[in-house]
Amino acid sequence: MKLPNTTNRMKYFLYGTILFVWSICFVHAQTTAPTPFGPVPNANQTRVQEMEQYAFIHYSLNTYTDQSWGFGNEDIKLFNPQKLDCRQWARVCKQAGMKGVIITAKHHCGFCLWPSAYTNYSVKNAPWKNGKGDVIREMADACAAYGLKLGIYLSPWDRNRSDYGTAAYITYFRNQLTELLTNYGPIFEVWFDGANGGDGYYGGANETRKIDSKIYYDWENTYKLVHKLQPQCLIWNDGGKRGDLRWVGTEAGYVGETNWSLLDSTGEVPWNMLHYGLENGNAWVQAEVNTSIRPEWFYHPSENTRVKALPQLMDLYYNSIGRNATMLLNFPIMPNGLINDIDEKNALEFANTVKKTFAINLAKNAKVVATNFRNNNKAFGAQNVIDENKDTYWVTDDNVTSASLTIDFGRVTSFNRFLVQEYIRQGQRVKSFSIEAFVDGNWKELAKGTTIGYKRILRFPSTGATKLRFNITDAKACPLIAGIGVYSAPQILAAPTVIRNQSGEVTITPADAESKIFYTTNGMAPSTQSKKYSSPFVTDGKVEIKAIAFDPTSKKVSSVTHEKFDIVRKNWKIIGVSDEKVNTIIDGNSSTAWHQNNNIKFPANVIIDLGREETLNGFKYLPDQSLWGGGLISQYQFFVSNDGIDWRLVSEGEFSNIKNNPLWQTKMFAATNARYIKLSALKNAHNNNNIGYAELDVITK
Ligand code: FUL
Repeated sequence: MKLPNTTNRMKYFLYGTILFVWSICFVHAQTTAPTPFGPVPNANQTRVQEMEQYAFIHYSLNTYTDQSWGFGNEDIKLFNPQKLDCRQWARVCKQAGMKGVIITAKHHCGFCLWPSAYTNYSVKNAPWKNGKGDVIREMADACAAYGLKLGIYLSPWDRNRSDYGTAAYITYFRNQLTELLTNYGPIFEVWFDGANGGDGYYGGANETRKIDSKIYYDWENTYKLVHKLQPQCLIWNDGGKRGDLRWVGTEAGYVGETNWSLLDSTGEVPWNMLHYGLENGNAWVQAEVNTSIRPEWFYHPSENTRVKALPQLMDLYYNSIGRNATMLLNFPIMPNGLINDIDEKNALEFANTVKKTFAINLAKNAKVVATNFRNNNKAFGAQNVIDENKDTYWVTDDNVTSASLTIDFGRVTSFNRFLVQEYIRQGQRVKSFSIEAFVDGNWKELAKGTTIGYKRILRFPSTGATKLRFNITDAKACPLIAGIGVYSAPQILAAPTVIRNQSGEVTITPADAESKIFYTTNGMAPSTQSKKYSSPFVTDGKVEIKAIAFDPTSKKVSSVTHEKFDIVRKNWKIIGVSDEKVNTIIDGNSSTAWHQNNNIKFPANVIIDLGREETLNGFKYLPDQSLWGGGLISQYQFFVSNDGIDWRLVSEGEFSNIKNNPLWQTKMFAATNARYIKLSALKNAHNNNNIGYAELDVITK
């Protein structure tokens, strides 16, 4: 063996030392990644959080009875869709950007969309496909074809079962769950709705049954069953045992701006915890925002004009996904077995707008610098927030809970959205943050936020700046930021809304706060040369308003809103009603309504003193716009008078399609001078004595 000479020995020593120091540094860097702080999501929760958006499908016998909750005695024979096509549902969901579908296998009425072996109240006794059909099978196949995950809504409350409330029902419920979690492939989420107990058919008992949802269902063992049959499945449960995800306390489509993905694993969950999470909760229970594309969950033809349009759907996106929640958007199925065209059109427009908005991350090629990064080790550096790799992150040294990261675009760049993501696998940490823009040599605060979590998106007016600064102002422990995006969202150029109140004041509202409004009051087509709207203005007498929204950045213009208002209702007095709320019928606000006292006998009258004589030749009636408000007048007579004593009948008949389309009803008659009007309701569309009014107006010559 040849020994190394002195020079070589020194060389080896030097190399050895370098290798040693390098390996120390390497090991050090490797071992100093932060440890988790507080509860962290499990792999199933992370997977669903990363799906971001998935759909609900509401379909049952309710679809055929125009109800929201079936009583449990609805006739199975009603279930006979002519065009049922789960592939159409899956296609719409896929194109709308959804990653999965949760279907109402059984809603509260107990009717099963699959041929369960444990009940006769299912598709197997329906005329559809001669009882050979299975909607869940078709849905599972359609989901597989479109690359969507499948979820199951199985209502614990069952208003059909005679054994509901006894131990036998729990066995029944679990048997059904077993069928659903065994025969239809992987299930990503089960939905156990909280509504339970109350009146129902219950096999003919027709009574009220009360159960304690915490005890009766013995959730502990049901959860074990779910975990055994589908180890990757998440459990949503509202009202029973704590699930993997939580309801956010409203079905209106938003979660709190502060949104911790935490709750305590036991104990009550009051509304504010549902809505905001619990900062120091000991369990990871992420938020899921559920809402419907229509006001209601099941299909009602009367809602065809009330499908959420682009502005509302974008708000939903920002108020759910943009606030650290997943978004569960419902599509009701029509009686023919398809998703309605309007719902499809709006959902696709929504998906395209989301795609366009987040297509170009303006931070992608920027220079990013942080005030602190862990061990000064690039593996934890600022660059990680724009590398499009969700497994890398920028993190500060331990105990550093406030830090800034500057994004230098290198030139003036215009943006109006800021997106930021925490690396939640190590826990949710950030408590507050702000963003600033470097404009004309000064830092200017653009927006502030509290929690971040998986994803947080802030909206603010378009700003041109060379740099953007993201400041974490407080965190529970050193923050880990996985991603940042800066975007310039196109404006939503929906036509603005125009309303006029009782005193004649006109308010015009654009769908997007950044749009400018231009309008005319003389019937002329509006353009950007027309009057610019800045605040409500008062009009006196008849006026025709045409308004457009204009996006100064793209220079695009919306379609025109056209509203004709007749005489101002300032001096109108509703006679003979002491209820002050009655004035809502002339307040210009279509979302407020007044109803006659329900002891009223037909004809039910509303009499108005117009304050002076007018030449009338028509009237307009808008029924209550809330879905369950009811009180739609279907048969009427309309009288006028000069003294409020002698009345002349000037119009009578029906409001023909008011039940399916409860919009403005306009009736014209030969011109006549009068000071008093009387709308007399002779019948309502539901054959009861509920009579409601959102608005009442006249048409003058
Ligand atoms: C509610 C249910 O009662 C509704 O009918 C609907 O299914 C909705 C998603 O959950 O609590």
